[in-house]
Amino acid sequence: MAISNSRVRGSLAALGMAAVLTLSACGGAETEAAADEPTEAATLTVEDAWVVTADDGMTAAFAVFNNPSDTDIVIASAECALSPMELHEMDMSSGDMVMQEKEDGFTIPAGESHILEPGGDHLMLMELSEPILAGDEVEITLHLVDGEQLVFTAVAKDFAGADEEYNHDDHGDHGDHGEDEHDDHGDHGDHGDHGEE
Ligand SMILES: [Cu+2]
Repeated sequence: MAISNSRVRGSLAALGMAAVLTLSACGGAETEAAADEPTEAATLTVEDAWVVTADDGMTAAFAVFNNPSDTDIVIASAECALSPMELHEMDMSSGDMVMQEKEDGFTIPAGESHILEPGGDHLMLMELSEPILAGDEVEITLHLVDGEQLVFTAVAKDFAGADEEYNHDDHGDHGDHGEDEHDDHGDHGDHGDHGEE
């Protein structure tokens, strides 16, 4: 073992030498870095955007944001024609999963992606002015902190889990049941009750 280790080290050292030589050989030719790119929106891309169907009240939109640039991108807010919107995150610190507004916005680090998905960060439509039906296309505008905008389209899909994710208060039977946010018009076939835990 010791022998083969030292052989490996020996050849790595040789490779290191070669690399240093190569580097200094082309050290004179510095590539010109592309100058400032002020438009963040040009580099932020959105994929797999969808929104949960709903008759009224609240619903949520999800997507994958990709930031191939070398600077962080921060989404400050979002808007659409159907509803006021907020950026939400899920918080478990109280022991229950509850959603809350993410006041600092969504940061997509340089070269990374930020995934919005059920149970995690999402775009909340707070109060629909008209129903969103399966297959509808909802246009959403993102406002970045630097003032740029990005418009994308979310396709509406049914998602049975949504009600449970967003109304977790009624799990523990604390006596004081927390259904107040639940718009109880009951025409959803009443399947909203199969707890996830
Ligand atoms: Cu929310």
